[in-house]
Amino acid sequence: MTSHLKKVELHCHLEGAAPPALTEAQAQKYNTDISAYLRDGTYVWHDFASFLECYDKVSEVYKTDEDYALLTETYLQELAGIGTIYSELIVSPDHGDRIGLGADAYIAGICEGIRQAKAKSGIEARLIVTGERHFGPERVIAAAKYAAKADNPLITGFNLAGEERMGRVADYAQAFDIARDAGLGLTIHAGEVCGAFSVSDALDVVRPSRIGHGVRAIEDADLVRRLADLGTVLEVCPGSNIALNVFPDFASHPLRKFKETGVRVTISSDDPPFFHTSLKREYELAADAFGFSDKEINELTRTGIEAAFVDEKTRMALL
Ligand code: ES4
Ligand code: ZN
Repeated sequence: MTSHLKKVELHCHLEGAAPPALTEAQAQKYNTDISAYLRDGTYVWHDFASFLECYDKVSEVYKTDEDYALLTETYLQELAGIGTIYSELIVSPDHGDRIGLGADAYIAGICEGIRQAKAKSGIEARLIVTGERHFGPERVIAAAKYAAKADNPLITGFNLAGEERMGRVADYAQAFDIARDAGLGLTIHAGEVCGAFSVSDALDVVRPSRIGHGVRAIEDADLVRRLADLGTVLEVCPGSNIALNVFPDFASHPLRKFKETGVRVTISSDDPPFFHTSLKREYELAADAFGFSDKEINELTRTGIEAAFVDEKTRMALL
């Protein structure tokens, strides 16, 4: 039972949190046939590449700032309803451009959703702008420049998501330099689809305070020690990892091993309905599949607050 515990989430892709019923309604509203990607209330994909394709198709039925406000408020209110006090949402202004909405209107809609949710439940939220590797370094640099110049107090971080097998981290160093110079928090998807080398590359090139997933670092004991020594926080998404077959089952998942080795870990849901999970379920898994006590789960949550890309006054209020 984890329903009484305070919760935070650092790693959730906004469009990846879209409830299938809402996506279905959006598809009808825009006369879009989404049946290849959403059937019987379930998103349809079979491997990482087809998941990314499904994710992009689902994102395309969210078209206006109002659509984005609704999506954001809906997700944040679901989180608040299970005791979540803080959420970081991974967002893609580049997607706003691609669908013709524009990056500014995309972000404005999301910020409106954050305001609505905060007014209703008190939940705090911040945005991590992401570039998508599979759209190439130029677009990722453009995303970093957008985040750096946005001058929006809710945009506090920069991330790199998408197809991890595309290029090497060094191809994206310039984007992270731009984000770092602007004072944004840095995190990067690594060690999810690719092995330990992807995590050590990320540490060498990006020097992030957090890593998205990072779980395949477990393949290299020296690297695990390096993560512990650096205090790098892993945004671990166990349900996502099992759905994408990064590990065959929870018994083989290294979350507990990381924690016991002194690596700082948090838990998140990543793209919850795509992976048949939710933040509620991730907390339940922490107890039931990983055997963490309430005290240990509270330590995961506290690590999340310590690692949040948020101003110190807000952090203190969350602790
Ligand atoms: C993602 Cl699980 C995952 N990995 C990489 N990129 C993503 N975008 C949305 N979900
Ligand atoms: Zn992710």
